[in-house]
Amino acid sequence: MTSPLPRLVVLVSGRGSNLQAILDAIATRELDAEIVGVFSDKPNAAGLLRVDESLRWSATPKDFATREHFDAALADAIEASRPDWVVCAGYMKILGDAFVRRFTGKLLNIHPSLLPKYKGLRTHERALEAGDAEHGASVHFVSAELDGGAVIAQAKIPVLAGDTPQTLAARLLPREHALYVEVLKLAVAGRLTERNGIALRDGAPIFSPLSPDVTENPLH
Ligand code: NHR
Ligand code: GAR
Repeated sequence: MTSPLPRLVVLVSGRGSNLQAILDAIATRELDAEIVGVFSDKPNAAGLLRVDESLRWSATPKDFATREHFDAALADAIEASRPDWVVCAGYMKILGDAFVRRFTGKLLNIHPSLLPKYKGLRTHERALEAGDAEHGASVHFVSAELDGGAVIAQAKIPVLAGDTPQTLAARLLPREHALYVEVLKLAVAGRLTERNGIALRDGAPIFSPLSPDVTENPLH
């Protein structure tokens, strides 16, 4: 007998290259899962076009009375697709507390900085302005505090002379794709949990932002 595939929902606001990396990993059977919906706050997001029309949902927050109303509609639509994991991949709207509570423990995000550095926006620019020698991306559980949830894994790249926010982002992107797929492999295998703001792999803490020496791909 075969067990049902773990069900992934992906949230996108833009081009969806991280979504594509997940689709590719599923196609090659590297990732044993199924995408059951792609959701967006931008009806024109290119990322939506990467999946069959039947899997797409989008709405415009401004068409709702409040952000909370939009979040509730989004959460209802996501819940209807019965996800095991809800994967933010370039989703650019802050999710309210009520939304986060509904999906706690199964809500992931990839953020383009070495958290806890540079929460929020313009991360590549801020790393350059600070003169950092290294930059990177973090996958974390989403909590009500923006980019403040438990970090699961990070990928690091060097900052090179002459880097611009664009060159830095372009060098980081393929590392983001590989990192997210690695984390999702653990997630769908049931090996990833969160407790008290700490991410656990096989029940043991996998990462501490206070131990920078373990940041380089702690999943391996
Ligand atoms: N929601 C919660 N509750 N917690 C997090 O950690 C979240 C989140 C929603 C999205 C992604 C995040 C990132 O990785 C993310 C993490 C949007 C903004 C933002 O300021 C900041 C961080 C992130 C996503 N958005 C503006 C807003 O008012 C709008 C920007 C726009 O539409 O272009 O929502 O970086
Ligand atoms: C990625 O670099 C991701 O880390 C970042 O946006 C890009 C999305 O690319 N996410 C955020 O900045 C979240 N606020 P994609 O749409 O091609 O996956």
